[in-house]
Amino acid sequence: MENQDEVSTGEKCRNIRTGSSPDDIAQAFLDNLYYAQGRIPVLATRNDLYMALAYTVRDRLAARWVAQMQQFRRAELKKSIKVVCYLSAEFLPGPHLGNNLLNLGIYDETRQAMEQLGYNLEELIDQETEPGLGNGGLGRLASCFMDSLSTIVVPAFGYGIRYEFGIFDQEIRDGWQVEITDKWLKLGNPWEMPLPELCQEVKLGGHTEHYQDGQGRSRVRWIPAGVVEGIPYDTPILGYGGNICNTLRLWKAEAVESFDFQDFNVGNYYAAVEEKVKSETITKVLYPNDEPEIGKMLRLIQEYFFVSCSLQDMIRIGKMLGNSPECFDQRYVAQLNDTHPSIAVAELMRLLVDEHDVAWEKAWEITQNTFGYTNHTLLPEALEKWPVELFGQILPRHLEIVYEINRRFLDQVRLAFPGDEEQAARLSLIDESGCRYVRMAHLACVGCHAVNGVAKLHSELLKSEVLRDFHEMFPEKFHNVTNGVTPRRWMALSNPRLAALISGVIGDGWITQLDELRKLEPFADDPAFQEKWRRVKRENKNDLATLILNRTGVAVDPDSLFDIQVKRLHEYKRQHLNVLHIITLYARLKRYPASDCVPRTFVFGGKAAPGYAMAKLIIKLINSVAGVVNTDPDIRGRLNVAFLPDFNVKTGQQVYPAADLSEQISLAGEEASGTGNMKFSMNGALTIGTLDGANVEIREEVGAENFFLFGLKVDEVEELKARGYDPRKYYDSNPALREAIDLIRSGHFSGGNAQLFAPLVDLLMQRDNYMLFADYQPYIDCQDRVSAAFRDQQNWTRMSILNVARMGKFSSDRAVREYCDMIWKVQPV
Ligand code: CR6
Repeated sequence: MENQDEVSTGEKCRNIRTGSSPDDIAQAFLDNLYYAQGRIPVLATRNDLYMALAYTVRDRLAARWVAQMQQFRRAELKKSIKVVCYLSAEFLPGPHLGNNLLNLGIYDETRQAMEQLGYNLEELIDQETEPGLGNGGLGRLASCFMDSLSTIVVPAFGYGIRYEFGIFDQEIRDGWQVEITDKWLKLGNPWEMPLPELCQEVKLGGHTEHYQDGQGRSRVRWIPAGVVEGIPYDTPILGYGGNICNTLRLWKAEAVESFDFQDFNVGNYYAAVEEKVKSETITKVLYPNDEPEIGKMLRLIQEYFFVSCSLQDMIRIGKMLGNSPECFDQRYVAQLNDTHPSIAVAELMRLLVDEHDVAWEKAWEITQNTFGYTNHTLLPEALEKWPVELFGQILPRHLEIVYEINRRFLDQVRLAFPGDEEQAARLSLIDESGCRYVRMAHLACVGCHAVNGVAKLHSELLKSEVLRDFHEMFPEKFHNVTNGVTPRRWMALSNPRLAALISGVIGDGWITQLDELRKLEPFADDPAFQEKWRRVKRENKNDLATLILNRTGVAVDPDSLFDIQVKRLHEYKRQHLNVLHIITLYARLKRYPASDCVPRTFVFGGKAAPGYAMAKLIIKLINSVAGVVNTDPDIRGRLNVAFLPDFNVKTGQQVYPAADLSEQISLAGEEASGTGNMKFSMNGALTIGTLDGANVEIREEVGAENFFLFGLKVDEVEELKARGYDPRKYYDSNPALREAIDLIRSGHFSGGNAQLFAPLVDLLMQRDNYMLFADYQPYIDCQDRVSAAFRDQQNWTRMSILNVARMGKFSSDRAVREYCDMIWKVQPV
């Protein structure tokens, strides 16, 4: 009966909704333009056309999506699968249209269909506003993992927040960053489906009541001060080749009752609507801070809101399929993407103990079995902690649960380390050293069965530093899973020229088995292949040059070395070290105008957190230096600098394929992993970098001879700090460094205004927290080696090919498989 239904529904809808010939697609497109958008071609705007095409593609996903849910249901009913739930406050999926065309395998057919109708597919793809629901690497990683989960066929849900406004759009005015609200939903979002019937209620505030139940057991009731509703919005995440289609489920907050009828009846219309406004504020906007903790009440509410909705949803699905909450951990594993969702530990305990009557010990076993925790930072200031008082105001019951978890945990600690009260204080979930805080990373370490870092070095540093005491207590919990990125979006989609060249010689198996890129190695010395390789890079650089011209007005030479640093602005990432190199080259050329220098184009991109003054000043510095360098007749044709505004997934897709040199120059021990480093290298850029994060492993893979290494190592950084680091010594003893700093300080790049960059220069001279001065000369020397290497185009090309050939490890498919084996204990289907 069920099967017959599926067949007949399928039959009726076929052709127009599922056909993949250019004719089918063209027909379906016109149909959607008419019935979904209410337009005919002569009346349609570009957005109408985009929407019609998006619906056409979504229709083609629907069959797989529905089939997937059916399959889940059947497998679930047989209790034969475990579903992975990836809990993340951020997802950065990037534009969906192109990626779905690629994964469905109908890119060319769709291009032809659009051509038949007189439209340009790339223009329609470009019309899409990307969902900027994340800050940077962490959110993008979550989306790469969703792509991989679907591609390697692991049933999964991504759970997160449907922010009405994502990461701000960045404009550059007079060299300064200006933030503009990201209205990504303004023109409609054809990829999401609201499911209001699956809403969940989330309690907030109030107090608890302790009472005895009928059987004389002590129980707790949470009497909240208010309740909000979470509405799920589902977006299909199709795997490459259309294997399976998982779901990204994002929650939007709404008021339970839009009107308070009491108020309404007495005519107080505004008071009646107030509740609605307050509730909806929860998912209004993404906090634009990458790394540092912010400690805002609304942020804690956001975190709790999406976690509570997601866990309740998981229990609901289980119940629907006849599973009792007691087998929660047999049906699900849930990964906490950083500490943002770590309140899940207390929330699952609450749901099991208070609402489903599970005994504490059993609930604790389920909770630990369910969760894994991924740490993404070594910056101590970025570890989330909440003032106990604020925490208790919003989550009174959770505070009690945290105390109880802590009480039991500290008993365990005291057994393991008798008499060591300092150890107990360091491990405690509550920081009592001053004003009291709940330490979220501690809650995660205690409540999860696995803890992992995101690159080998980072995982080692977690064990020896940030989480040393936890490692001592639970060594078996600690793992490493080095990050990865999806080769679908970051190669096949964004670099079609390179993809075609590669597939032409080794086939297209690499798209799902990235290790197959090794088959390129024999071509590394082949002059004809090298020539084609260079041509691809050259065309990509042409495209980027056009983009730079359109966005910034700076004309750059595609024959010059494209030296690129794109990532969030942060002092530890040291964009200003890159600037010191530019100034050094500039000063050299001014002093010796006839000197021979490899022409370079420096490209920067990245957003600064709106409240991070120093990062914003670095943006201003980049643009000020650009203003001088780009207009100096002595420098013309030799150096160009461009700051590409509003760096995001979409611009990233245009940037990585065009790079010759990838700047990965954080101070060793600061960058947990980095993932941009992988994207560049996969697209044939060579890396100049420190031994930090995943750079270490990239260098291991591509070979030391194909990587430009410089700078202090982690132990040298520590040693230097211990000895007492004095940046002035470097300034005093290095004339080139002194000249670069003095040029900034004198107002040379700021129209004579010597005050403008004083805060930056003073900080470097006095503290230089990220040791730019110590790494300055090694960096300059290494850059000189880069220039020399670039002159030998044959060898450069060889190195570029070898970089790509050896990037297999950095596929997110590999990373996700490691999570499956080591942490989730699930088998790809
Ligand atoms: N800012 C790390 O800094 C890492 C990503 C993803 C970061 C970065 O090195 O590649 O996570 N950390 O693991 C956080 O967001 C806390 C990041 O993106």
